[in-house]
Amino acid sequence: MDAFLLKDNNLFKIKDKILSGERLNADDGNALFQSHDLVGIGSLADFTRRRRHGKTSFYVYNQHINYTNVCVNKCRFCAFSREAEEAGAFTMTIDDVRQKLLERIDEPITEIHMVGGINPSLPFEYYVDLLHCIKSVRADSTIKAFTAVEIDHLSSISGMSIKETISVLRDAGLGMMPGGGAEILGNRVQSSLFPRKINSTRWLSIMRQVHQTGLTSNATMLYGHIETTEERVNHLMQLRSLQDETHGFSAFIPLAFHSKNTSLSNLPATTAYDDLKNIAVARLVLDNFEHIKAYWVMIGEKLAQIGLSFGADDLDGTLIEEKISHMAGATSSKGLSSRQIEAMILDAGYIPVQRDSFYNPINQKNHIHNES
Ligand code: V47
Ligand code: SF4
Repeated sequence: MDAFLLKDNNLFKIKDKILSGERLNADDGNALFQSHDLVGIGSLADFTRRRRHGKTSFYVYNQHINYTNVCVNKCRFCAFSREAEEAGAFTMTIDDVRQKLLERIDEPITEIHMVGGINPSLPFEYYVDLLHCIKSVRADSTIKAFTAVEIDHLSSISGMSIKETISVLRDAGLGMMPGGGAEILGNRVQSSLFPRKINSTRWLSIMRQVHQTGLTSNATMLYGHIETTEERVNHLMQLRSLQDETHGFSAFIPLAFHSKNTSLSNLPATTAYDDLKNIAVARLVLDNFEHIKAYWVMIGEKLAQIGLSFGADDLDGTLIEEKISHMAGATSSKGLSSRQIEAMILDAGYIPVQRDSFYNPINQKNHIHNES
């Protein structure tokens, strides 16, 4: 019996490559996206995932902080950002951030995920103070903060090079970087959807420099808007090439576009079919990425659970109060307890492992504080 349940003949060649450890090329990536044999693709991705991680499925105990939603970039897919004087605009003071952290100080949070808009009224010192503040309240946490877009802005307002900027932020407490801001790497989508934001060459160049300074980062891909499947494959290929060079990417996170409250609100939601396919194709094409996340916030808890059998080995985290996708209509919970995440993983036949930001397993005894 064929353990891979393949129905599409075009997948046989890909299966042979996977079994022999041969790298997939762009044509294979396109064939995967064009195939309607989702179960077949999923069985290949699950094989690859199990070869790396067995039945382990990771999650992190984290807290999200969005320090400002004021942003000059006006990306057309964004429901989170506001102009400075617009209703709903906010910028947290350092004291507000301290307060937010103290509200959850009794929980065993190990990672603070912090990103914000490009707000020209904030000086460079504000960002350094943010990091110092987090470290003073949560000394043992890892601060995963600032996308390449923010790093580009911080380098320009500080007058320092990218590497100098990263080094100052690192000294102030920055522990790693999230993967946002990449969207779809390529000129066509960029000029249509986010012309003011850094382009793909700059995003890749900043990530390269981040990795060269010794920090790791994640990488994302925003799909389900105007991109073609060829552009998705091209995006994955560019990430894979940079990873060959630096080995600095930790996880890849496919982000399902939510159109509500954006200028693309006419676009339908992504389908479960496409959500699972993006996870599975990423696992197969990104052969040099250790971790692929099924980000339950974007695709919902139920589908993320199935994503664990389609190539994902990580559900991201417990995060409370996610804003970016919920302001764009995401209907997932605002947060999950570690018990809920562990139940999802166990129910899907995998072994839950709470991890730190660097995928080191964490002593599980501490999560009893979190049960709600
Ligand atoms: O870059 C913006 C995306 C990203 C929408 O590294 C949207 O661990 C869907 O990068 N619909 C920021 N997505 C979030 C991000 C992230 C999330 C979780 C974990 C990690 C990680 C990184 O959110 C942006 C953009 O691609 N985004 N608007 C929207 N309407
Ligand atoms: Fe600003 Fe980021 Fe929203 Fe673009 S996606 S408008 S850079 S907050």
